[in-house]
Amino acid sequence: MNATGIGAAVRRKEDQRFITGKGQYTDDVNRAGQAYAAFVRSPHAHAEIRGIDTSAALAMPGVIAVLTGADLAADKIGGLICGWMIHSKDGSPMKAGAHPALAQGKVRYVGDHVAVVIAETALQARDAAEAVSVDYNVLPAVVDPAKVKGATAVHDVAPDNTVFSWQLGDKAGTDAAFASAAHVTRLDFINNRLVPNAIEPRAAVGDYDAGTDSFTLYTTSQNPHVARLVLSAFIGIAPENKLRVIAPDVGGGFGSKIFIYAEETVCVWAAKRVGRPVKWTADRTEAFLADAHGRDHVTRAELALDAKGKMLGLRVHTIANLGAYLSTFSSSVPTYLYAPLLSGQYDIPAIYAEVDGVYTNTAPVDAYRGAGRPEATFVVERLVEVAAREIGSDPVAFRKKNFVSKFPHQTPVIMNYDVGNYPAAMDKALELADYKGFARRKRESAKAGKLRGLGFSAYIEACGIAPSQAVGSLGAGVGLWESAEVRVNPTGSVEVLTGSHSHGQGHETTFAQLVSDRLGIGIDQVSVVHGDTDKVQFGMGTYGSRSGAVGMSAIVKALDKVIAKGRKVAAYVLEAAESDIEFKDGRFTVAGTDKGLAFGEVALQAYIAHKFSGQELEPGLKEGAFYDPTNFTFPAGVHICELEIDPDTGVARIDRWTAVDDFGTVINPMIVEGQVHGGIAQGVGQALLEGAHYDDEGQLVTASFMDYAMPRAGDLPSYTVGMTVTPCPSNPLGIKGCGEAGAIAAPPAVINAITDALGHEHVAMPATSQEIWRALQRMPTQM
Ligand code: MCN
Repeated sequence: MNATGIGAAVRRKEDQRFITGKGQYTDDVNRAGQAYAAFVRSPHAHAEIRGIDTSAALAMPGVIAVLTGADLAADKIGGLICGWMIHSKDGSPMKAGAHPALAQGKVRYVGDHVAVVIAETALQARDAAEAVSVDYNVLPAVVDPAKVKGATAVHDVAPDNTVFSWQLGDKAGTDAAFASAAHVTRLDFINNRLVPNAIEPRAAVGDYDAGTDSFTLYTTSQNPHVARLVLSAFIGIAPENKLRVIAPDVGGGFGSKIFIYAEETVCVWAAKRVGRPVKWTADRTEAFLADAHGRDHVTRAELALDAKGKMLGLRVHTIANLGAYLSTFSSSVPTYLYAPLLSGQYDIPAIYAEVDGVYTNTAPVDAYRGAGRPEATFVVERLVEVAAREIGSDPVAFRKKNFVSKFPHQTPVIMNYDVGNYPAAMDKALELADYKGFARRKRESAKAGKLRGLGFSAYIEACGIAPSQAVGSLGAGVGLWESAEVRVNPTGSVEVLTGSHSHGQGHETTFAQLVSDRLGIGIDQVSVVHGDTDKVQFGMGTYGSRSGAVGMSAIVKALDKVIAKGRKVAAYVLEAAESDIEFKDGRFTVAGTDKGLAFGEVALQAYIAHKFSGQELEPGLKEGAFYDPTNFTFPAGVHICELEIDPDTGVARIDRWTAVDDFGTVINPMIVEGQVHGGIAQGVGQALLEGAHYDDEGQLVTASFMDYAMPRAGDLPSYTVGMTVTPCPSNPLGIKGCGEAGAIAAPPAVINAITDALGHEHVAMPATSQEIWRALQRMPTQM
């Protein structure tokens, strides 16, 4: 194996600058003459704006401008749009209310954008924002997604607050399966609302160059080209390349930085209005209030079994809280990214899902690590666990009896699982978890007065988002391919320009490993360039664990072209037939001889243009490619959580965590393990600690780290991570995504472990010590 190639646990190249404080984040960007923006945000969840008095703010020191929705309208700037059209089961299109970047006439959640103050300093802007006086007529608010019908409409366009009533699957066939069932398991639960909380809050610097009538936006984006496309359309910048979007180092996104938000839009627009660069950096409270939140489902789910414990059908009704406005991808999350995964790892002949997407007076809800797939996995894995107990089956045996065993496997909900080996992952996980020793450990815990439980999660997800073909058949329109360009310098060093965006995933390392592997050059000879629309051709960005399967596959295509051209150059220089040139271990050689050239030598020859005069060969060595996958990739695995509960306090302590995942070919095992570790931490956070909570008036009462508990090192065990490998057949590397797996797998593993410890008493997420203690009080005997 090449020491820095595919499969090597190479240390992350980018970490040198991150851990020495040399990263360049958006807030590190300072433009000459820059001014600062502060947003006036609604203190009410729902109110009419009767008037805005900006005079006091305008008179304050350093204030340059105070702009409102009326100014946006005067400049003919329309609303932010949700990019994914969903049709209700009656065929009607979703009801999308207007989403102006600064409120026009009404505010719809606490934190909604009412006006922006631009001032010489950030503190002057902030002070003046407090002096903007807004006359509100407060309206009743609705926050509970299950109670939206009959509540005051959030948008006139949706009088019953229902954006869509969508369905997937065969209703009649599923009803028939339930009618013939020997046993039906039913569950009602809430998938709790989360706040993403990346370390780096969102930030933007908008700049306008009057000389060229062009704009630059530095921003915390996971997908700068999509941001350029959408923002240029909103703001009326044409052609779109007059807007350059640069997403420099980004300190985590977890999905929350793929959306087009009001703040970035305003910074670009305001830069031209005031003739100065405009900078805004969110503080943590703003992040809590106005970053798109995740999850927030209310679900009833049912599983039908025959007398032998084989699954016959699954029926799900979910109410998905979409918040006060439709964020950029919000409609696709509880629909396309959720219901098609409801088959889990199981062979279920009939599935039917209905999803009502609803408005409430809360922050918009959109994709958050896993986006739809954690919600689907929670439905399936909780149902499976409870069903196994109800029919008196061992949860492992019950799962194995119902696992998909033949591939490819067409589920009743669109997905075509290409490859996998679910029993192998289960067996490996059982061994690594010392399942056989669990009974002994449980007895030991009981002696010490503790309750020990063990919970499984056999998850599957669809990532590598998104093959045009599959997306087209879902009716979603746009396929999400990826682009790459490989520029070989005359010395043989290589720059890879990718449409993917790294904001913690280590692409500068893994993408360089791929190049090192294919070209046989050192990893230090490879630089990865991303995140700048003026440098990189159009690309789709990073989300849906797609950068490996889709982004790297585009690089493979471009590398293949580079090698093909290198072969021509080598043939010319070595005076051999092109068909006789072989490329291996970084050398082009004439087959059967010791005549050859190193990759770097061929690169140099490619730039000595005069040599090719009169030949068909063009000078230079640079190739590009676009890659559109033919299918999703289907990472799958088994996570086992073992925990101990103190019955006196309700505190759950995770003792062991075993994860066995199948990510196909692994490029860098250390980075993959890191991704799994981080994902599990987020999933454990959702299961045990995190929950965004609005009171009845629509105030976010968990708007700081004092009230919203993030997982810390002490909440997490040392993980045992193993792998199985079934290479993905639909991309040239055989790779499947790993970036979301932990967050998808973890919540049901934790809750299944808690209910196992509690003798199957229901607990809701987050299963805080209070929630568990209450469950203990409901139980007839505690031990
Ligand atoms: N990889 C590998 N072998 C595989 C699969 C992946 O070596 N078989 C490597 C890839 O080359 C890449 C990393 O693992 O360096 C993650 O790859 P992939 O699974 O393709 O995911 P993406 O790079 O597309 O990242 C997106 C994914 C998502 S959707 C969220 S949300 C998330 C996540 O990654 N957000 C993150 N991980 C994150 N990690 C950090 N630190 N910060 C975030 O915001």
